[in-house]
Amino acid sequence: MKIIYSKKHKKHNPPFEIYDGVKESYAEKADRIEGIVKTLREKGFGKYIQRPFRFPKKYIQAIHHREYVRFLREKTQSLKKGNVLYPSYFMMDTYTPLVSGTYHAAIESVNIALTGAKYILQGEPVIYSLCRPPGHHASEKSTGGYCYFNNAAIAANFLASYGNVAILDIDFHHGNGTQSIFYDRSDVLYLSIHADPRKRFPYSSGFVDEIGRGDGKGFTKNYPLSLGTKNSTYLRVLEKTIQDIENYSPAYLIISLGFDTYAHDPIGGFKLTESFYSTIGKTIANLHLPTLIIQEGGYNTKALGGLAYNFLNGFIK
Ligand code: Q9C
Ligand code: ZN
Repeated sequence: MKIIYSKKHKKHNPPFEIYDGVKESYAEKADRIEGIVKTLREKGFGKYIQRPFRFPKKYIQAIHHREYVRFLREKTQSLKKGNVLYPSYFMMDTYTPLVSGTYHAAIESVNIALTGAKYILQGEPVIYSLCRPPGHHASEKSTGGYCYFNNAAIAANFLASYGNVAILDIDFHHGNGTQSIFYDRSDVLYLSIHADPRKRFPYSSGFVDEIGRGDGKGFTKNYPLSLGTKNSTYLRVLEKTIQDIENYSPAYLIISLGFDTYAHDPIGGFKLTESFYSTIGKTIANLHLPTLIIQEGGYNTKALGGLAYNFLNGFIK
């Protein structure tokens, strides 16, 4: 399996996030991706593409407003090394600061997703795009939840000109950005399994009555689950989403993959076990669709490599 990675993400290194006015260490650390690569390499898993292709800005502008893209570029470039910018217009929360390297890292993360999509078009059956920063909370004109550009949405929109796309979002948090971007469209199906938004970020979306609008009605589906959810319940719900995808019969599948569903994730709240990730991988692979796996969250830096290995191994078996 090809794994797309770039070391440019390291330039995005916010020192802290703010939670109810209190500074906390930044959960979305560079070590997350480094840990995954280190473990997979030790296990001899994957063929690494270390230089993603570069793509014209039009693919980002198809999803994000121009003034938002300009804001991110100009703001981060005006920051001196070590400076951090917290909320203003275009920024939804206090978890998603700008530092001097944020724009370049976020652009590279999009390149990683689009490179994966390009390989899928060329006939690769499955690609793992190791995106950082993550993307699924970023909407048309807002950062949020550690996300700047919506990598999965940009890749989905790119693939959608060649055939219908299903996005299965299995990060612990609801992908409010991705949902919003495709809310009116029927050519991209958005499905998400996540923690009850009454209890966890992003709080204001991810409920079952959000089903899309206009042409998009019926092409968004949310599966919120209680905190404490275990393997067996999760698997039953995952199987429902597999049925939804079969009914839709897309040409391509994108997985927004978060490992913050793991029992020992520092900001999660489900109880999924390490070995269960291979079941998740295998269950999705049974669809036999060309599949682009996009990395989203997951914050137990020590465990991430093992979780990724189990997921990918389950997928190819
Ligand atoms: N002090 C993703 O998983 N809330 N984003 C953090 C902890 C923000 C998660 C509160 C969670 C955002 C991509
Ligand atoms: Zn998450």
